[in-house]
Order: sequence, then C-alpha cells, then structure tokens
Amino acid sequence: MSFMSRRHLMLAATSIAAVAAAPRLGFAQAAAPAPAAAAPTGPFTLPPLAYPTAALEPHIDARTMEIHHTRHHQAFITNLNNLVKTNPQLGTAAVQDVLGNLNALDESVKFAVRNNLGGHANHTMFWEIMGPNGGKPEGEVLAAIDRDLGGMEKFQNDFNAAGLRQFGSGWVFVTVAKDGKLAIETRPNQDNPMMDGKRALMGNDVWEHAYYLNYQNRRADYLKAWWNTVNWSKVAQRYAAAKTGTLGV
Ligand code: MN3
Repeated sequence: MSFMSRRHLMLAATSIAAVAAAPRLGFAQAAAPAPAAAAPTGPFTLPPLAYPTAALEPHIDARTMEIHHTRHHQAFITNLNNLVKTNPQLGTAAVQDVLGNLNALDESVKFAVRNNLGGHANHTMFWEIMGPNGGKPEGEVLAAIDRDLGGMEKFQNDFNAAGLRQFGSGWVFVTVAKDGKLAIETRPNQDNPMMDGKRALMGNDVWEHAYYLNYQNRRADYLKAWWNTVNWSKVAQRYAAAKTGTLGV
C-alpha cells in the first residue's frame, strides 16, 4: 500500500463510507441490472452445429468452438437483426443477392452489412464443411482438385501457404465457378467470394479467434491440423450444388 498517499487512503475510506451510508433505496437502484433492450429474435438465427463442440478435438478444442460459435457468430446474428429494424429488406433478400450487390446499399449500412452478413455467410459455410470422421475427397470433387489445383498434396500446401500469407484477419477459400472450376483465394476481414460474384466451396477461418486458445501465434500448425476436420461428403454436396446453382451460403 506504500504507493498510496495518505490523502488517497482517506479519500478511499470516504468513498467506502459514502456507499455504506447511502440510502437503501438508492443503493438498490444502483445495483439493479439495467433493463435489457428487447432482444431481437429474428429473422436471422444462429445455425446450430451438426456435431458437439468437442467433436473436432484435438485439432480444434471445444472451448474455441463454443466461443467461436456462440459469441463470434452470434454477434453477427445479433447485429444483423438490429440492422433489419431499420432495413427490413435485409431480412428477406437472399444472402448472395445482398452480398453480390453491396454497392446498391445506402452508405450508412454498407459497411455493417458487408462485415456482418459476410461473417454470417462465412461461418455458416465453415461449420457446415467441418465434422468428425470427415472421410476423404472422392468422385467429382477429387477430379476437380486434380484438374484445377494440381492434386491433393499441392492443393493442401498451396491452401496452407495462402492462409499463412493472409495478413491480419481473413479467410482462405476454395472458390468454385459455375463451370465447376476451382481456385484458391483469400479475402480480408469477413469478405466472402459472393461479393465478387464467386462462390465458396470451402474455406478456413484464419482470424486469431479461430485458433489462438490452442495454437497461440502458430497459425501454420492450425492450418495443417485443420484438414483433419474437413467433412468431405459435405464438400462434395456443396460442389454438386454449386454446379447446379443451388448452393446456399
Ligand atoms: Mn471466425
């Protein structure tokens, strides 16, 4: 306590005494939680995970999954539902129509929609293409990987290198064109390939919140381990949907 001057100690004692002597009613009012603003209940909702949060261990730990899903993704949902209050069309338009035409939006909401709807789309895809016992790429997806990305080994090395090069926060994606052609592309922040007319077949989140609890600064280790979480049957479904124009987000 030597850092506290006698005067500070006296002031501290005075404040404590003031609180203790405060009228009971005033104290009760101060301690009561602020009335909660009515929580928006939609139209956006957090998509549930199709597997338990511990299902991807040891590659992604349960706590990271829980925080990532129920706090980071939920924040986008909450923000979107707040945006819908003043921009009701946002709640009914198809995600790809909105993200594909961001310049049509009013300047006052463009930035918020870009980040929050982009984040919602990115994470919805992310949870979907992961899972335990994800199998191996086969069939049309494997053929496309061989044709466009130089085979699995080169694909994984190039994807990891792109994810490592992405400076700061962002994503590394495999985009799929209408003709089924694949490409590895990164985006900063919560940008999504839909913003320039492309679609994400799959992607990995390289924001630090996706791996920091377990991997700290070792993004390269996270990128490498992440392949163990990919659900290849989901990726195959997305590939087929992309080619028929029925891919959701
Ligand atoms: Mn994230």
